[in-house]
Parts: sequence; structure tokens; C-alpha cells
Amino acid sequence: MSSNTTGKLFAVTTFGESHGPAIGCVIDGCPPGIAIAPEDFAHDLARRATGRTRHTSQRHEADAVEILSGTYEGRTTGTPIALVVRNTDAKSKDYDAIVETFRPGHADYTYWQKYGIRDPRGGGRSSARETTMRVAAAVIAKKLLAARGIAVWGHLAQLGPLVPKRFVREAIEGNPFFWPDPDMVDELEQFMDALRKSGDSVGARVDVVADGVPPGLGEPIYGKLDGDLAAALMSINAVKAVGIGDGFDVVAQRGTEHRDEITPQGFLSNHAGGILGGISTGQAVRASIALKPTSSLRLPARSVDRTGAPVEVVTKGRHDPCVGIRATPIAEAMVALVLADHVLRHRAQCGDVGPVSPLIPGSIS
Ligand code: EPS
Repeated sequence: MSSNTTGKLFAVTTFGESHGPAIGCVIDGCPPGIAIAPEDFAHDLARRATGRTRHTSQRHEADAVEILSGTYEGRTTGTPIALVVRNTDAKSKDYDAIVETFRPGHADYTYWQKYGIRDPRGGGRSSARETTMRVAAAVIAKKLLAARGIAVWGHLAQLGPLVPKRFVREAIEGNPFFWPDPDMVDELEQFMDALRKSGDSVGARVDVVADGVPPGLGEPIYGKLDGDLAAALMSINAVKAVGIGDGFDVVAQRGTEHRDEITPQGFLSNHAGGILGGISTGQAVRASIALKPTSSLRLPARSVDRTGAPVEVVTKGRHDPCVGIRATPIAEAMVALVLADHVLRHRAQCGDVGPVSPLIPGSIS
């Protein structure tokens, strides 16, 4: 299977470059009968999009999804679903100055080393623009999951040095950062304004939770649910670490603290992140990602050109001072795609998980 495809049974292939005519995806293996309309994509695509607040890239794209195939009278037919989003606000001139050079921290150098040719406009295929189609595909995956009582949601858990002091779930969608502490939003705005003025960038952490995941999803050994989640989350641009459950915090824990004790009433804790032995326990699945600071900076840095000669690189254009701000819907999307794939894989081997909507024919509950 090509590396542009994720998933075995709910298989999503994305295509397109940031400054090409369009980006798109093909979803193969989606069950029939799921209601889907072009406007269903708008909410999640707007949550991910650039240009919606001053804290993200000022590229303004409508991100309107066209459904080219795979539906009839507003429902999936079981045939490949092709989705396309036109690129309408690419400013390729911004990239003229770096055609011959490799921006530090970017894929420019490795793409050139591997292929000997690259599309420098907007980072081409390596651009975060590609994540638009992951979020679009996951809108359908989220519907498949919702029919089975599974809901995926996320939030920013750290922005540079800032961590939430309290957690209010209802606050997350009420600010441009997906931040769970409503008292800190002003502080975040000021932090980001100062950062943008300085020309520098910061990293971030995003946490994702899947509620309602039944026990049994995931397969030994190379199809572990946490293994597939880690690969999917690591495939997001700028991600440098993935944690499941307590993640890197397990290093300092004792076994007596970490093991989640089980009683007739259920588990007493969830350090494992809802996965044991690669198979879901029935608790909430918890994952987190660490995103590096954006590498596209107007502050000069040393690099080399294609001939190996030293150059000074300055990145012009419209860049995110913190890519993590837009990463919450992307991380949710990857978790949803993996869970949808594993629901179908579990259904193929062991039977469906419930409750199942009658909208999805052929299902066993
Ligand atoms: C990106 C650089 C910028 C961002 C882009 C991701 O591209 P451009 O210079 O063309 O504006 O705007 O993000 C998107 C276009 C998007 O939809 O997410 C990068 O280097 O990854």
C-alpha cells in the first residue's frame, strides 16, 4: 500500500500540493448508508483552517469540499468517496527566494536528497495544507463512530510555556486556541501577539480523547490500536512525540501507581489511556502529541543551497507562529480515522460494536 494511504478497511488516500490546483482524498471501504452532504464538512474544516484568527497563517481559503463520487441521494454507496478542495489563495511568489535553498527545520532538504526534485511552492506535498483532507475524511469517520456511540474530541494542553490551570470542557470550542481554561485566554492572546511581533515561534501539546470506545478494538501484534494511533498521529506535520495515556510521565511512575486496578464496578484509574496489550479496554482512549515550533521564520538562519554553498535563509509569507493552535482538529481526525478502521476490522473478525444506527445497513449489533 502506498505511503499516501492510511487505514486497511477504512482506507484514506490523500493527494495534492499546497500550491497546486486542488487537494483531495479518496476514501475506500466506507460502509454504505451514511448520510453526507457538502455542508457537513464546514464545521471541522473551519476549526482547522488558516486565516480565521490573527494567531494563524493569513492565507484565506474557503476550504469548500466538493463530493465527486461515492454518494447517491445524500448517502454513501459503498463505492470510493472522492473529495476535493480547490486551492484559491496560494501566493507562490513568496517562495521564489527559497527555490534554490533548504529552509532549516523543513522537509526541503530531505525531499531533495530523496527525490532530486521538489515543489518548493508552499512546501508542496509536505505542507500542513494536506491535513485539510484528513479532517474532511474524518468527518465521515466521525459519523461512522457516532453511530456506535464513539465521540472524539481534543484540546490544546500546552502552548509554549503556558499550561491550563483548570479544565472546563465547555470552554474549549469558545476560544481560538481550543484552550480548556477560560481565565487564561487573554494571557494566550498577549503571548501570541508578542511572539508574532518577535518573529519567532513556539511548540505546543494537543490532547485527544475518544469516549465510548468499546472493549476489543485493536489487534496483536502489528495491528495494535496504540501502535496505529502512534503512527497516524506521528504522520501529522511538526509532530515530534506521541503519548498514549500517561505517555512519557510513565518513566517516573511506580508500578503500583500506574497499573489500573479493576473492580467489579470497573477500572479505578486510566493511566493506560484505555488500551492494554494493544486492545481497547472500554475506557476513554487518551493520546497526546508534541508539536515542534514552526520552522518558517522571518528571522535569518544559516543553511546551504543546492550546490552546498552556505546561505542565509529568511522565510517570507504567511506562517503560523504556533502550528499547534490548528492541530486539535487534525489530531482528532487521525484518531477518528484509526478508530473507524479498527471498528471495521473488528466487525470483519468478531462482529460489530454497538449501538449501531439503522442508517448503516448490514451491521450486526
Ligand atoms: C504552511 C505554510 C503556509 C500555511 C499553510 C501551511 O502556506 P502558505 O505560505 O501557502 O500560506 O498557510 O497552511 C495552509 C495553507 C493550510 O490550509 O493549512 C506550511 O509550511 O506547512
